[in-house]
Amino acid sequence: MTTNLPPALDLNNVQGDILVGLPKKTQTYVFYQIANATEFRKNLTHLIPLITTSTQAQGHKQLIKQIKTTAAQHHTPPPVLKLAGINIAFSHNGLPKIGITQSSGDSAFDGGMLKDSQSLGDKGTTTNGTFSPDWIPAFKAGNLIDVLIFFSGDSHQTVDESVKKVDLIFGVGTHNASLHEVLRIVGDVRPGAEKGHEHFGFLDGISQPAVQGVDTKPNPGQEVVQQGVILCGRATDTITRPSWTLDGSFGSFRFLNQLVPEFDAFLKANPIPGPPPAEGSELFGARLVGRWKSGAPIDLTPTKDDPALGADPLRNNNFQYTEQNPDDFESQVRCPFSAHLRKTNPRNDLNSTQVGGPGTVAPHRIIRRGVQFGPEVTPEEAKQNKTIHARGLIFFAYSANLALGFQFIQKSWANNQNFPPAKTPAIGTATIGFDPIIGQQNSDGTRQSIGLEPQNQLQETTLPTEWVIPQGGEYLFLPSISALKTQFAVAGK
Ligand code: N7H
Repeated sequence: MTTNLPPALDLNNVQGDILVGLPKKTQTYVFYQIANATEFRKNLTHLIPLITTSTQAQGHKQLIKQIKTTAAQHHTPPPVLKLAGINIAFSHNGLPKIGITQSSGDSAFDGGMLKDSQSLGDKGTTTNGTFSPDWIPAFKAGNLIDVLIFFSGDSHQTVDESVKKVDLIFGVGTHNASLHEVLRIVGDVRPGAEKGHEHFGFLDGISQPAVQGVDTKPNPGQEVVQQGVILCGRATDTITRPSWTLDGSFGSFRFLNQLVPEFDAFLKANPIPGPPPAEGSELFGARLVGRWKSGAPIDLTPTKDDPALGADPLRNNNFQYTEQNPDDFESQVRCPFSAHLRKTNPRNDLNSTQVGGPGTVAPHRIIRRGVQFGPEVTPEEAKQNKTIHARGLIFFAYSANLALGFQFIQKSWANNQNFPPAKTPAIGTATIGFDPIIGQQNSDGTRQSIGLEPQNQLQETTLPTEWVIPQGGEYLFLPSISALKTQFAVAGK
């Protein structure tokens, strides 16, 4: 069991995607089944030196920064550095196969995401009392995925080289294989000016919690959380867990389709009255998300986009939903209570002394990674307002506790029509409604949210469908490097 006083945190011991993020233009997630556990554990010793640690990921990021600075000084485009990253994670199915049978201390992980799919609100069918989500077969089977290895890089060539190395280590595809490939999902950062924007068009990856002692220079407005919010066994992670969990983290993997032409058509058909229709539609989209496409928060710039604000890390996360109008605590003039951003991190709506006191949000913060998949919208799709080619978000978020992190945000906030609770009495009979982006409820997808129309904040808007459709997912555990060496792998060969 973990001791009360773990050794000082060593970033060489933590996988790189958790605390730092593997730099990427492209990322491939390969899910495997363990074919031969004894061989797998031996082979794993050869993979461990290839795993990118948080220290190495910091080094990669530093290098990219230096190259960009130098290029800017010479007024030349920065060269693309060849950088590869590899991390590994295990599912609840995989651990017992390699002899790890103790509970992780996280019941969501121990049960697996399939069991959780109905309560997450995923659509599906119930036959003889058993719910089966509308997921792709590899996830829906619930017992095919043991291991995830994910590969990041500057190009498909770099990633393919890494995948080949790993295939060789585990004999993938040969009759001696210790791992069988079950599923491969390839994600790519969007091209050109859309770089960093998800498929609906909004800049993503702006707001992450700063981890105490790791992110030592938080940006203004960036919340600092204790290490144990993200890393198992660190301060504020009070769960009694086996020693192999120390400095590991639980990842929530969600394979999310996005119906982009349909979303765009809904915005086009429902411009906020006042500005010219195209601008009214942009404003409506910004109110569903909580940021303009540029990343500018609508709490700071509620009626007009401000791309300079969106691009400025010193300003684009510095808001609390109360500071401009402290006397008007119930107001949604700037940002609807149901906006995706406000539902998934309510900031002062919960932290305020008016409800529960400071620190209410911190345990529920997650570090979001992931990447886009699928092509850009084609002219034909735009013309028909209909998705023909699958695209969306490969969502992967880390926390030390799934019930407080991803699960909590999805179930208790995004899907909860009465959240945040302190606001409901002030707005009469209507409820706050769903997070219009990710809120879901097993049904046909029709949902209500209030406050989307700035001139009529009590108005309930009916959202005709869900535009984010889960195709599957799994809870995965990313162990520390030392746990991989001493408890997951065995010396051999
Ligand atoms: Fe969300 N989007 O484009 O609308 N998200 N998200 N998300 N999300 C965020 O502030 C999006 C999803 C969070 O700290 C931004 O970094 C889409 C899930 C959290 O203020 C944008 C999908 C969950 C934050 C999007 C999706 C979350 C956040 C603004 C699915 C958890 C930080 C960028 C396809 C259950 C909130 C930023 C804060 C921000 C979008 C999924 C959670 C643009 C399209 C499943 C905690």
